[in-house]
Formats: sequence, C-alpha cells, structure tokens
Amino acid sequence: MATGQRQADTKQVIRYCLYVFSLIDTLLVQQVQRMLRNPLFRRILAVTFVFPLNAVPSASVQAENEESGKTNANRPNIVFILADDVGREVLGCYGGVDYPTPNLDALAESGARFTHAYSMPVCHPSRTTLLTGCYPRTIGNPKWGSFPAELEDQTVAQALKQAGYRTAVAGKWQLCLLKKDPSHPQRLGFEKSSLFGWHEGARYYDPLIHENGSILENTEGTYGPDHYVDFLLDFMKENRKKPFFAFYSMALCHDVTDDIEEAVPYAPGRDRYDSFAEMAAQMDRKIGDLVTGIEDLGLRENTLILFTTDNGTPFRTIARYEDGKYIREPVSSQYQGMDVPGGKGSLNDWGTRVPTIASWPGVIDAGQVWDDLIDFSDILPTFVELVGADLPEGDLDGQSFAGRLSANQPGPRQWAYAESRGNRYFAKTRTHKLYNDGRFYNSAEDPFEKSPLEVSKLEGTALKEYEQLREAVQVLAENTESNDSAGQ
Ligand SMILES: [Ca+2]
Repeated sequence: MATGQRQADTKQVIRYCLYVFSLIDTLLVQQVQRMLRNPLFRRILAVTFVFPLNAVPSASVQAENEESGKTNANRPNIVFILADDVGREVLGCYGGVDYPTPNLDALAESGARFTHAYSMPVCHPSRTTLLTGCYPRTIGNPKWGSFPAELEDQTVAQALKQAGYRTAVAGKWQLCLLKKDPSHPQRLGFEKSSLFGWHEGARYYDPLIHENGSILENTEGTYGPDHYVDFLLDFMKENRKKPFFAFYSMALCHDVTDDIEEAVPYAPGRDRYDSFAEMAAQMDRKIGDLVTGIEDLGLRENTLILFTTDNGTPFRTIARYEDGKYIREPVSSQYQGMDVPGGKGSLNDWGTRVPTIASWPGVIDAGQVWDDLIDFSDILPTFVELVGADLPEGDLDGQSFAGRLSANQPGPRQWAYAESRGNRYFAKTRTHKLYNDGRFYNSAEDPFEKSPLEVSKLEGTALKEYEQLREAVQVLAENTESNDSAGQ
C-alpha cells in the first residue's frame, strides 16, 4: 500500500476517534449537569468532601448496585399512587378503625406519612392541579373532564419524560372522553396508558379499557384493578434498567358509573355492587400487589412510592341497580371517637385533608410522621426537583417538598390551598383556615367547621395566623380568576 494511502487512512481513523470522543464528552457534560441539579447528588458531593474517600463506595460497587437497581439515588423511579375518594379516616395508619388496610399501614411504616396534605374536594380539579402544578383558578378553571390544550406539553409527565424518564399511567383518566380523543394521555406525556373509559363503560368488572390508544379486547371476566396493576408492573419490568414514572390513578374506591345506557355488572355471583368497605379492602390489596411486584423486580430501594388520594370519602355510594334506578347507601366511618360521614365535595378537612404516604427505603428512614403543609400543586415541582428535570415554563403555584423526601428538610409551604365551585376557596395553616368569604375556623378543634371564630376577638397565635392567611387570600383573589365553572 502506498505511503500516501496509509496516511490518509490514519487521518480518517483519527477524525473518527475525535468525533466519538466529542460525542462522549457532550453526553458526559449533559449527565453531570443533570446530576448537579439533583439535591441528592449535591448531598452526596457534600458527604464526599467531608468524609475520607474510602468511605465512598467505589465506582465498581456503585455500578454493581445500579445494575441491581439498589442505589441509583440520583435517578429514582417514581410510582405515584392516587386513590379515588378515600379520606384519611379510612386508613389504619391514620387512626381509622373500620377498614383493615394492612398494606397501606406497612407502606407508611416503611417510610413516612404526612399529616397535613390537602387535595381539592373533588376528582377533576385535583387531577389538573397535580399534573400542572397550578391551581384551577390560575389556569382558567378547566371544565369538568377537560384539560387546557396549551398546557399539554407542560405536565409533570412531560417534564419527567424530557429528563429521560419512561412514563405510564393506568386506571382513571378523567381529563377527556377517551373515545373522542384516544391519544390524549400520550399528548400529555404518558408514553404508555391503560385507562378505563370514563362515562363509556365499567371500571371494575368486565371493564372497558383504552390501552395505548385502542380499546382492549376480551376483558370479560377481568377485574379492572387487577389489570391496571399488571399493566404497570409489566411497564416497570420492561424499563427496570431505566428510570421511570408510573402513575397508578386508581379506580378504587369511587363507585360505579351511573350514566351509561346499561348498568355496569356486579361482581360475579353477586346481586349488588361492592360496598365502600369492600372497595377499601380491594384498594389495599392492589397496593400490596403493586409493592410486592416492585420488590420482586428488585426496584424497591431506589423507587419513591408516593400514595395519596384525590379527595375525601363519598357520603354515599351506589349499592344496587333495581327497576331502572340506582340505589345508594350512606358511607360513614368511626374515627377518633366520632362518626364521620364521607366528606367528598366539602372544603372542610373531611373533603380535602388527605392521607399521603412516602416510602423510599434507600433514602427515607422508616416510621416517620411529617406535618409539613403540602397541597396538590406541590407534586409537580417536587418530582421535577427529585429527578433533576426542568420545570415547565410559567409560574407555578406549587412549592417543592423534595428536600423533605430526599434529605428530611422541612417543606417550604406556609399555607395550603383548596377550592371548589362557586368561587369558594381557602388558605390554611395546620390549625386555622380562612375562607375567601371571611369565615375563619380552628379546624383542629372544629373539624366539621360548625363555629367560625369571631375575628374581632382573636389574639395570640390565632390572630397572627389570621393576618397571615388574610394576606394569602387577598393575593389569591388578585391573581386568579373566579371559579364558577359547572361540574360535579
Ligand atoms: Ca375522587
């Protein structure tokens, strides 16, 4: 071979090597930038400089652990479980006595439970809030069963997807009629979806399920919640080597749909629908199945499981269908010596103060109880910070409590918020609550909000918190639109 040809080949090889090195360099820089945005990684850096180098696991040990899914702490998986219509009085770990919830209690014992987490009082606004990080009033009061088109690329799922997370949702959607818009979940950032047809068919027995944009065939004999959990576990198994965000938007414990042509079926061999207590038992069973499945995949240590609910317990639930009519029965629970009717729909604590459990064995110590104020707008910024993603554009109402989850630092929120139809909303501390119509309660002593406090007689902490909340409500009134949208 001629010398000239050899030189040309050598130059070609060098050019190729330089190109490969530049690609690796770019990827490394991007990865380091992403890691530096993560509070956990910053914490690890601090520890590295304080402790001797031999206290830090070697790169080979870290690689081995990452392979086994144990300590990839800067890129945790997130499994977000949202139960439907479950107040905190239902869960044993919150003091409930009427419904055994051993799996939820064990989940709380393995990590932490929040005592001051607040949802909206009904389903739809809770869901738009958690997906956008904004209160419904701030984003133009989306109509019941809709989602603002201009925010489709601004959701928590989009943010995590853009950060390299695989994303999936299963169970309830409620943000559109899927038969009219089957790719809606994908447009909002969920790559995989398995969702019952809201107002189209059953969610429990013989369910009507839209899966990845198509209606699932042969669901006769299937119990919907079994399928939703199996779908998510399959998704996690498929992506066990990558970080993922799995949103289990539970059907349980909402009652069956009552507005389709034919009544949805009872459980096989039954002459009535499942009672609220039976649905609570199913909810707990499915959470047990999900957690066991995550353990079996070897992902438990590096997976944050966050459980909460979209609003309080319903005050009645559908029991039977007879002579063309749905028969409903009341739901109430014994709780701390009180008989508590379901509070769904109410802005009081029974409608909005929801159980919230965080379990992340590699990071959160077991058996903790946290009283940070959090509300549903905080979920997006929290997940975004935890994984080192970028926040969506625009102002958020949410404040991240990632520091509490990753480093046991108190959350930043000074008051929590919830709103309802008819331009009603509140700001509250742990003890006091101020509505925009001026009513002011000690919700710790008066959880049913029977006796508003006389503002002219306030003193001490009550006066101080009243003034703080009055300022918050004034700002909310100035910055947001009135919520007069219809819906249930
Ligand atoms: Ca609900």
